[in-house]
Amino acid sequence: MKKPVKVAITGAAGQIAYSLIFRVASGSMLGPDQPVILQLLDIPDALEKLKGTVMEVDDCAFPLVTETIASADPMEAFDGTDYALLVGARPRGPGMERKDLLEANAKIFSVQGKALSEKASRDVKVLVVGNPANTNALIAQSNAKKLDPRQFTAMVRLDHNRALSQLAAKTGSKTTDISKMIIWGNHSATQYPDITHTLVGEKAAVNLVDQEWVEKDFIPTVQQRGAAIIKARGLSSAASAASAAVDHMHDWALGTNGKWVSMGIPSDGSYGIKPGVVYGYPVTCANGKYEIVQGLSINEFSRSRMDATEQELREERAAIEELLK
Ligand code: NAX
Repeated sequence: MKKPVKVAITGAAGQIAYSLIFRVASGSMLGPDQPVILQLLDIPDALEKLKGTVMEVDDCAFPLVTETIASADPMEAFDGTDYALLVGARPRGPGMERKDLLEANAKIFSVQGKALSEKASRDVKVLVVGNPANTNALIAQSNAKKLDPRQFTAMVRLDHNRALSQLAAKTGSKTTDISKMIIWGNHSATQYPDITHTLVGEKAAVNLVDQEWVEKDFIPTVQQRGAAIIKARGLSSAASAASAAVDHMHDWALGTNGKWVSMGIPSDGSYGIKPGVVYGYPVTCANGKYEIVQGLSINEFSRSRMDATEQELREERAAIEELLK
């Protein structure tokens, strides 16, 4: 058996974590031969509820779980952490403006970025799920002065998986037949699900569907899928979000064998997106590292969508600029 690794999950008493913790514990994320120490973080008011989740983890008798820690202190929960899944965030309350929401979360993620910088493994891989995910990742990264910015990522994988599922349904194929899907930009309604390079089997997706379907149906459906789930379920996506988080970390840690996936990562100028935001890009992963897929042609339609979602991220950044220092 391998040496156990430490996996921190924040928002551990919440609904995404209620699915995520059990997937991680069963080996879906890091493989069936990788023991884990679970480090669960939530706020003091949620610790009693979290105790119930920990009791259930115990009751599963997972062979891979060697220890479970529950805490309300980020310095304790991130001690030696190898993988940090930052799920907990402040939801929008009644009368809260967008700027208030950004600021409330900026405070949470600056504290957590500092704690990761001090306490986590020097190789920690961080995934931010809590919304606004891209900007929260930017804040955590900016506050983690002792870590490489590339260790901080945001989740656009749920959007990626939603896009695969929509295109598979439209073309009568399986999601596993589809390759080279891309989510550019923000995990928000401005994201750009791009099928201009996508293949369904050997065929170009753009030759199987018409542009009107792409613009009027596919893109808005993927962009608005979260809202549709809230309407149907009365609660926001949880199991699918947890599943996407597992996919994101699994692929980053264990590699994609050349397959493209979408990750929110610090922009480096690729595709004209200047540094300073965390932006969804197509990447491949190998040896615990991700690389942006380079050299893709960008048509006029894609350019305008990519610029619009970048613009929104720059505006989010402007709202919390002072917390980036
Ligand atoms: P819940 O409200 O069920 O759970 C959130 C948990 O976070 C609560 O237990 C709360 O006490 C905890 N929390 C709040 N502040 C914290 C802090 N400072 N430290 C540690 N824990 C803290 O929300 P849930 O449905 O689990 O969603 C969590 C987050 O994921 C939300 O921000 C949500 O918007 C976001 N999502 C992101 C998605 C993505 O694709 N990036 C998709 C799903 C989801 O909407």
